[in-house]
Amino acid sequence: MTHLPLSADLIAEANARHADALDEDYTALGRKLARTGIDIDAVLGRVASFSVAVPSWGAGRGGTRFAKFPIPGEPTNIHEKLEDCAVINQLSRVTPRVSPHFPWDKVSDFAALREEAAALGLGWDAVNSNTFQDQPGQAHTYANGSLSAQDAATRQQAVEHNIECIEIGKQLGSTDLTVWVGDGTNFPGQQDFARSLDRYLDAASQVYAALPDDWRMLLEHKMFEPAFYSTVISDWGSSILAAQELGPKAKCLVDLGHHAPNVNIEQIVARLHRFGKLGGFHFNDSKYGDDDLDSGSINPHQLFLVFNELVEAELNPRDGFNPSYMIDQSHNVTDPIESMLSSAEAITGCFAKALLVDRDALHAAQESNDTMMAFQALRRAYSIDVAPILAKARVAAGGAIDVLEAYRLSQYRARKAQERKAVGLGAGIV
Ligand code: LRH
Ligand code: MN
Repeated sequence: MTHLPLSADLIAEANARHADALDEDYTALGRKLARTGIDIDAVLGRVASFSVAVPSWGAGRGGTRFAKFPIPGEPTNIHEKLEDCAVINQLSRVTPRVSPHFPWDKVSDFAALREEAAALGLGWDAVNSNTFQDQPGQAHTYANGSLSAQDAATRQQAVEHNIECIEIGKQLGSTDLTVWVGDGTNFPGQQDFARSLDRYLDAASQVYAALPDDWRMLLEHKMFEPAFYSTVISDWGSSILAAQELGPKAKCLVDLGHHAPNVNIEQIVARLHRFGKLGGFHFNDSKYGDDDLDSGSINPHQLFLVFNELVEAELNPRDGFNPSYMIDQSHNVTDPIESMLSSAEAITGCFAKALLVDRDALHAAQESNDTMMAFQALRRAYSIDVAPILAKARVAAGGAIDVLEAYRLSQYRARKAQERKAVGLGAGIV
């Protein structure tokens, strides 16, 4: 039996004010799409089965090394984070899973946590290990790396932590382990590139050996930060080679913010898929570095082009097309719930636009080197306002037509500010 945080009546009342306009817009869009042979209800069906996971660590305010500015009523533990994630899913109806991070989300009873989430209508996506911070009382520091550390005892500690995350994930019902290591160097000569990679591969293979049959290990590459000269798994090339070396359960995870500015990420997606190694995504946006800004807020066209490749990939499956979609953002200046509502809309919107691409026209233009018509096949789909389809899908599932309006009408954050203890000042991502 689920008990959702917001009153269904409030959502219904808010929707009632928009229902006629939505019907009008949906019908008009349906007529427009029908003229090009697209059945809007078929697209609605695809959108209705689309979902993206939210990061537990995104439910609280994020920060930079300089500062973090908490807001009253922000969550202070996994239980409050789950409640906030349930608000996002209750309004958007596209975020039914949470991706947890350990030890940040550690509790004593994971079976109880699983039930608690289920009662909020939530399940679990990939679990994230953390060997980029030292924990109080930790035997070996990660200051000089973790899975690739020169010190064997440190590597073993990192292996055991990842295996512990798998054990936790099994209790939560997860089947993916995301492994991002910040391992790298700040000075030329600090470490040998080949030997540090070999140490990483040896340690990662011990984590791989602990994976249950139906699990995957998602390797997350990142160009820089916290290391600023070299990073052990710095790009998709290092990631795919490591995943091929580890085995079929090892896949590559693409965090959109982990590339140099202007890198063609959609081509990386196509390459990883071509070789059956596309495991998942951390959606966000960025202008400079790993800014972890809201998905689609800076470069929505890139997000559309990524989904265009994903729709193509689904039509040409390699080794089972099942990428895990997750948001990974740092909400430094907005209400995290509002940012994830807005991001879920942007992500689902780009998926819907990618479904509207006339693939026959695109392929025909590509085959005949008709460059302009090939580009126009994408541009025509990108320019369509799919908001009525997204809203229809939400309403049909019990969500809100205008998610931000309904959220603000609920006064949820103000209520939580009364209930929850204040979060202290600090810095850093969580
Ligand atoms: C690294 C990263 C990784 C998470 C962390 C919170 O930049 O993207 O996915 O573990 O952010
Ligand atoms: Mn990430």
